[in-house]
Amino acid sequence: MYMPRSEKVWITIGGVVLAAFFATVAIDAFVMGATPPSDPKMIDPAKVSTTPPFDKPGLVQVGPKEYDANMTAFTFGFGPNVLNVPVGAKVNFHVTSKDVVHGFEIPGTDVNMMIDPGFVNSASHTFDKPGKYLILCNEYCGAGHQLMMATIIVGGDAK
Ligand SMILES: [Cu+2]
Repeated sequence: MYMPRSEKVWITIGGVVLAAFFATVAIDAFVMGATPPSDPKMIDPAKVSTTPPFDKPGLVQVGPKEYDANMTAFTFGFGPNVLNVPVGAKVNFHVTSKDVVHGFEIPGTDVNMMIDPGFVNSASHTFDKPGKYLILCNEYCGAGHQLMMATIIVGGDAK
């Protein structure tokens, strides 16, 4: 069968690109361990206020300089509203929503999560620089959305 040379070249290029794509996906999955999210932590969204640890939102010290921040998001705020952590503290945020979908972003860090009712989402950050950090809701959640924020004060005593 006659096939022009340019067509053979393009078929070869397409085949190489496809093979590279499959190789990338295979390396990502089997060597680097990238998998779809699984085993999500779920709670009853109607019982957030009575489900530990969200019945007592706040900081729990879990190591010499490590804290769990169990937080709730609701229209239009976060519980607790202020966190005090020492400089150099690693904070593991565990956040769930009491009502609708909210956002949880700390500008200037890698912490940026969607907070769905019924799910517990987690992210960690180590606060090496003292100062005030803002927690913002970045998912429109209603008429008071622009007021929805909390503060992390780094450099005070842990409370
Ligand atoms: Cu919001």
